[in-house]
Amino acid sequence: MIKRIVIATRNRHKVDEIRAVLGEGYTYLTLSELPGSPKVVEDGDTFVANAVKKAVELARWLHEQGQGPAIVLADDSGLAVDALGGAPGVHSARFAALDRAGSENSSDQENNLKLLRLLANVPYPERKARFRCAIAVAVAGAGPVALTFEGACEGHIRFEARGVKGFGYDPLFQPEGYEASFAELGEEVKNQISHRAKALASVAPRFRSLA
Ligand code: ITT
Repeated sequence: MIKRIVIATRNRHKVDEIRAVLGEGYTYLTLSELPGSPKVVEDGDTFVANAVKKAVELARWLHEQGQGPAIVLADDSGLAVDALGGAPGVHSARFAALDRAGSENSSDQENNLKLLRLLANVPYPERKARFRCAIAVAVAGAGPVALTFEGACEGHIRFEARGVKGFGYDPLFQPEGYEASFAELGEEVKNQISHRAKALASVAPRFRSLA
């Protein structure tokens, strides 16, 4: 079975969460250790489309480089807020940047402030939201195909940011059944119930069939 997993991300928080859920039985590599790897334009309409694009393009590049066998795993994820018609959705990483020219992502703080501003007059019961995650798994040298896995985590958007753990919208997201934000709850709880953990739950058992 292939034991080398290349994670197609530059987000170190995602890497930590993925490693924590999949465990230490693998050798992990990320884009930070692969200078020259392709920069993928995330222009898909869905999380699945973007995750597949990231996984397949990196798998193709690794194969061209003549690197050994590797499983490529890509995560595309984001927040969907009911009161905003599902926004920021696939634009989660650049939510605040949508208001200005250019293609760069915005900072987590800018994105959180924009979300709070848009929801300023929305009462708690109407602040329902969910994190969604798509994981795509491809094998270097196996052609442009990927397996896909999805997970979601229901919750509400708080009235103010709380906590310092995690990343992105974690300080504003209160998962169902908890009185604290993901940023207060921390990795141990998050990795039991998160969108990412749920998507990853069925990934490892499929590795055997990819070898
Ligand atoms: P890569 O594309 O390099 O993986 P990224 O952070 O740009 O890194 P995405 O394009 O998938 O990743 O955007 C995900 C955004 O959605 C992320 O920047 C956060 O704003 C938000 N997000 C996704 N999962 C999250 C989580 O578990 N907690 C908080 N925010 C999350």
